[in-house]
Amino acid sequence: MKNFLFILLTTIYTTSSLADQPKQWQFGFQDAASQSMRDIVSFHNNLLLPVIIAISVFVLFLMIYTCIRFRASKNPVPSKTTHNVAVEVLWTLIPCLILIVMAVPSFKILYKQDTIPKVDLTIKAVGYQWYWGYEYPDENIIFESYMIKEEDLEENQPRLLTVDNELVVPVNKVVKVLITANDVLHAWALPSFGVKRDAVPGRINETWFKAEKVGTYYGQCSELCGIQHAFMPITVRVVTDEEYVEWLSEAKMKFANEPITENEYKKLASK
Ligand SMILES: [Cu+2]
Repeated sequence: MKNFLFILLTTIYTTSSLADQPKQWQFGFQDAASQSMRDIVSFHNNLLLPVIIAISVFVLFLMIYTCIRFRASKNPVPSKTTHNVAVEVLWTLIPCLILIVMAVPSFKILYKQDTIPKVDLTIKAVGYQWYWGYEYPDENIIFESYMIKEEDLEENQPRLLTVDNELVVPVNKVVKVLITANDVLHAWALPSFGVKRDAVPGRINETWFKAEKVGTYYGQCSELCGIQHAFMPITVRVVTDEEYVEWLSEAKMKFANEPITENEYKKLASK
């Protein structure tokens, strides 16, 4: 028992002290790196979990009590009662009240996530079978982000989560993400930021995040999109402002892309 508790506690402790990516034997959420995710985690831990535990304990108690109190040997002549108005009203009303109590903070968080604050930076994520394409529309940067295969991984690069070209964003800045897809449905999801949006062909969804900690964060496509659905991870590197400016100038060289002239644009649009 002591051993079990020790393992349980160390698991909880180590997962909460490590951020950003899923861990073996993880217990609970990944560490939050944005206010949005903190809201979600606290909603889950402080409201949903106690409600779930209370209901489970109550139902378990009722079942055990009924099994013992009304067992055949102690209760040879069973009651024929089928209706009890008071009990029926109660077991309808109480769950309704519980749902309302859960709905109010839940909607609050949803609406908060839906309102995009003043944007510092816009990026566009495009889902393809099976990789992500990223664009920085204001910087004329466009690149693709493929998963690195297991045999090519370097030390400390997590399997199935590492990509060749990471998305780079500055810390403590509001980043608006425009999300779309070019073939089938995908979904752009980053647990540490509390972000998950469908990528729908022909439609642009938008979401936002403000990463509060420098580091590398991992997510995955979260809409079953075909045979390599599991192999199109999302890697976001959050850096300081200076590092971001440096990265921008490097990226502009690395992913050099001719600005599209009006004529070419018309040509593309008419296709
Ligand atoms: Cu996908």
